[in-house]
Amino acid sequence: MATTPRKSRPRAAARSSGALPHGLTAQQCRDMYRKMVQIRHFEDHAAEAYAQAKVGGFLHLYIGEEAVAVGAIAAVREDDHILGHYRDHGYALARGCDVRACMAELFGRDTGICHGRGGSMHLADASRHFWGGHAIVGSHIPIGAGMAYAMQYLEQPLVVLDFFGDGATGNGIFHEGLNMAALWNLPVVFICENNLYGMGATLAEESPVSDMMIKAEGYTMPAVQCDGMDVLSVYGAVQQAAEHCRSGKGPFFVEAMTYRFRGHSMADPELYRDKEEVRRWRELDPIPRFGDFLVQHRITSPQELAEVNEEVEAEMLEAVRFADSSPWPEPDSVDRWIYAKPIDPEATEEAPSMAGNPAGAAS
Ligand SMILES: Cc1ncc(C[n+]2csc(CCOP(=O)(O)OP(=O)(O)O)c2C)c(N)n1
Ligand SMILES: [Mg+2]
Repeated sequence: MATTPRKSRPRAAARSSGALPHGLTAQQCRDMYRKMVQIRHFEDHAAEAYAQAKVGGFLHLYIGEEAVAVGAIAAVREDDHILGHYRDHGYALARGCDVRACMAELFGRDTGICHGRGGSMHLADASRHFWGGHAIVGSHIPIGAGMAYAMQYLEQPLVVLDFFGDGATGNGIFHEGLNMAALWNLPVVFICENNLYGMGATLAEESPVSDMMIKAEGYTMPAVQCDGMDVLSVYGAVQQAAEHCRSGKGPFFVEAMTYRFRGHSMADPELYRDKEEVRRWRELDPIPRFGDFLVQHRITSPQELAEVNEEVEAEMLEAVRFADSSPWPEPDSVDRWIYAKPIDPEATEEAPSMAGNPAGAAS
């Protein structure tokens, strides 16, 4: 296996001192804990609904990987742009998308965040600068570079977070995206969630190197590896990466070492990995791990953590009730909510712009 020295590593969390790492406040830490719990409970309910045939298509769960989306998205501005692959519930909820609308989207209902047109793999909310949910592996990597080009062109001090898996780094489009981003010095943070598998293929079967960050070096892109089971480690790495991009120094690559506790999708019998491996990774569960950190640092109490869990569970039960009782899209509305603007054959051609209100794109 080829090895290359790493350019840098994220700093370890300052667990022994009273100060929180990376300039975080106690409230930000509590918010990150709640977000991880939200994603976990959302997906537990989504899995149950899928088993009841209430969710169509595929359902890819992010359970075990919550610290990546939550740590990364908490480390950037609310108006920075987010793109991700089909395992996307975590990005949507970490960005603050409406929980009921996300659940209704899985159920294919008109009240869904994309009016039931997208389903699980294509959650998106332009008003929150969350641009999906992409099912074609790697397809959004150059799209993220293109959005970063728009930010640079419009002289907006924004960055793009572009999430994808280890498997995507074998696609040609990954290399095209990184090449252009490096060549044009674009403000995009490429976040590779290395969960050791691409469907049923192990890292050794899919890639000549097991550290995906090595692939960024060919594009002279700085890269760090972080512990994707530790929300603070992810936060620190993405904070560093976003600062780099925002200061005009070009793209940055973050590799988060993580693990999905469930199969590739709900249709996966998981014959390619043994239960002992899954059990070992479950011991690193990012949610109790961060809960322990919060209690040790007197940021919260076990009682408050239990209350968060209860509140989130009530929120999810309500989201399922809302989704299940929502109307289906009207059949004659099939061509609505598909294009940014309704197609007018009489209209003269107009250059697209991201400078205005991005929420307009959803109308
Ligand atoms: C271009 C393309 N090729 C193949 C597929 C089928 N496919 C769906 S997910 C997947 C594995 C991707 O693995 P990875 O990027 O590591 O993401 P993970 O599912 O592990 O989060 C494949 C091959 C696809 N959707 N698109
Ligand atoms: Mg993977």
